[in-house]
Amino acid sequence: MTSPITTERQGDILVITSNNPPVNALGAAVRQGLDAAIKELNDDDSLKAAVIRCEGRTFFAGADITEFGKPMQEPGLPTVVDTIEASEKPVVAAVHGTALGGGCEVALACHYRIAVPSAKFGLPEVKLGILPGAGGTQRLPRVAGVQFALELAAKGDPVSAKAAQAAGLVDRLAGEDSLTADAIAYARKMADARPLPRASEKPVTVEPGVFDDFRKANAKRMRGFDAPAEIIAVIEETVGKPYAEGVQRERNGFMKLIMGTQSAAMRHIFFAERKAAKIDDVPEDTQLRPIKRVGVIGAGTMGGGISMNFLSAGIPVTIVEMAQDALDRGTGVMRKNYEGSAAKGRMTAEQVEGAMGLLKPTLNFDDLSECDLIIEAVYENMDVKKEIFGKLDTIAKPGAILASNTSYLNIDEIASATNRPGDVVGMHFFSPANVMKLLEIVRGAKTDKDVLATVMDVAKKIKKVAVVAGVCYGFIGNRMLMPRQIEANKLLMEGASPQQIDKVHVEFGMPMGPFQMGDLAGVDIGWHRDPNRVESIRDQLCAEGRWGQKKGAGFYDYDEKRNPSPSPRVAEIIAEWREKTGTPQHDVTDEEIVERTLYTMVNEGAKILQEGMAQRASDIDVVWIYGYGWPVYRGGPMFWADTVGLKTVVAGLEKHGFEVAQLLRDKVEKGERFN
Ligand code: TC6
Repeated sequence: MTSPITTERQGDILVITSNNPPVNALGAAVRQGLDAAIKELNDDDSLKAAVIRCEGRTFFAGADITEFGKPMQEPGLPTVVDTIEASEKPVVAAVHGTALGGGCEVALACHYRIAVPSAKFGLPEVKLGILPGAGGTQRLPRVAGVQFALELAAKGDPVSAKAAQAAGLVDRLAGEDSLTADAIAYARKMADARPLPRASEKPVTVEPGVFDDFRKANAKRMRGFDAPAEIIAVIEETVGKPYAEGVQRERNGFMKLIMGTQSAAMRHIFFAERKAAKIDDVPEDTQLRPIKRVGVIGAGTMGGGISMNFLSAGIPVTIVEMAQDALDRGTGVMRKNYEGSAAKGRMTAEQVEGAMGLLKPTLNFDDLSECDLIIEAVYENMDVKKEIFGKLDTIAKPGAILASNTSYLNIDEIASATNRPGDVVGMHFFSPANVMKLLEIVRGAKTDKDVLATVMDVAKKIKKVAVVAGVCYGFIGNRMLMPRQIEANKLLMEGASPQQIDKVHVEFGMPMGPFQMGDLAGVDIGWHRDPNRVESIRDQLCAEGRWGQKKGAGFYDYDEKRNPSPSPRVAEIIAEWREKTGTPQHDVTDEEIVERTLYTMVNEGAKILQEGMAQRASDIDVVWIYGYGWPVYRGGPMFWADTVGLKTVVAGLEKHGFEVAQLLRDKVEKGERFN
């Protein structure tokens, strides 16, 4: 087998090139090739220096994640980076694309780093539940300082080449189109400079309080995650210690994390997200329909948010409303959102105008005839939606994709209002639609394959994670939310408080529990709006104006800053309802809350799979991670069920008398997992 690493002499410079598509991951063959190339450099007296560069779209994007969990083939990456750094002759890293994880560590081990301005550097291992295990926690603080190293390694977000240069991680910038030539010239210039700058030999100092301040500043985003805490500990404990001691501590931390469930869960999600983009019976080379202009019907919160995704991606949008004031309000909110981003430095004023300039607000429905993809985002009412689709059928251009943003309704029935059901598809965005990454693509019985392929491609363009769902009430996400909500309400009646149920969910790692979510979304959503018709605790809350955070009162009381506190009035209402309905009371344990609100979600997920409403268990996990804030370190509900043990889940469901999905039973019988 030919090596992905080749060497070529340019006079006295050895150019070491990796060609390992798609992202030059540092698999065994790459590591062996690099090791051999450094030997070649040092064994040949006619060579003075080397350049390490990559073919294709990027510099090494990290270790090969598919090798994790398997026996490591020698040489390991920690050995390879030490070999590079120990070279007697200078080695220059020539970086384009993304130098991530092990790739960044290779660059750190090189004596010099040159990068194109568009390159990015990062240590995203933390997002896979691990830590930089090839000297990154030791070399980066020595090269760029402790604060920068903490930012990169414990948060995992990449930085631009310019920011990397400012921190000392990049020595010089190359021309965007002349990286290799510039790197060779640089190597030649530094060929005789001694001593060689070796990162591991540099001293590292730290200001007092840096670690505690960092922990404090990032406590919220790091809550529940093992890896960031370990990364901070490794750097804190080893700062000022010799490199050899430091890498040993790093290795111990790495091994501890990689063996853990969190890392397995996060690696599962990395691949699950990419797998979700593939539709089993839609070939990858399916001819896509061109999408040059998008139409959005409805300028409310959803319609506005949906439009912003396209505008931000440079795709023009025609947005239609029924009345001028609603249209003005909608476009005003969009502008305000963009200006808010600009105020936070996430956009320039020019970009705001650029995005808004692509928006065509109109009251004329016929203007949608110029659109290639039209997304309906009006309120949830089948008759209204059918009327709209009937109208669209008469005006949309041939081949235009007609999508509904419905979160529950039957796409097939909506499609039946047209004479082109093959062009109809569900595109279910999650609120706020310009922020949330999930997009459920609902595949109708007659949806054409090229329509599916096109909307999956569009999703990628607007930076969404798309998952295909079949037609069923609530699709994947909202369907699984229902048993959770039903059980949470029952538990309330049987003896639990909203605080206890929410606490169990928050401690599990959710951003909030079911009642906190109700208060945020609005307790009055779906309420019949008749204060005299009180049939449940929720009706009573609504009748008393406790509509949630927006009213300063819901299941909780809120102060002006929207800080919640338990509500004595809600406790009274709950007590009244328990008595009125004669519901038997018992001490609800946290364990029971988990079994009844979370195992039931797994059970529903199994039914969804069994009915073919999701393509694979990992798709369900992706929905819950990106749509509802399920903690990524638990890998989504189906992966989590695997870690709990499906036998335990079934036993928990049976204990409370739930009807267990056949698929779940079958899996237990066969000793299988979901993932
Ligand atoms: C590390 O380095 C630890 C070191 C310590 C060692 C001791 N390995 O994302 P895309 C695949 S940990 C294997 O669609 P993009 C990916 O699955 C690693 N495979 O492309 C997909 O396969 P598919 C630290 C990988 O252009 C294909 O490549 N590094 C790896 O949107 C294309 O990927 C990271 O965490 C990998 N490392 O984005 C970086 N990376 O076509 C992880 C990708 O069969 N990677 N694949 O579905 C990324 O963030 C992105 O892939 C990207 C490119 C930004 C590099």
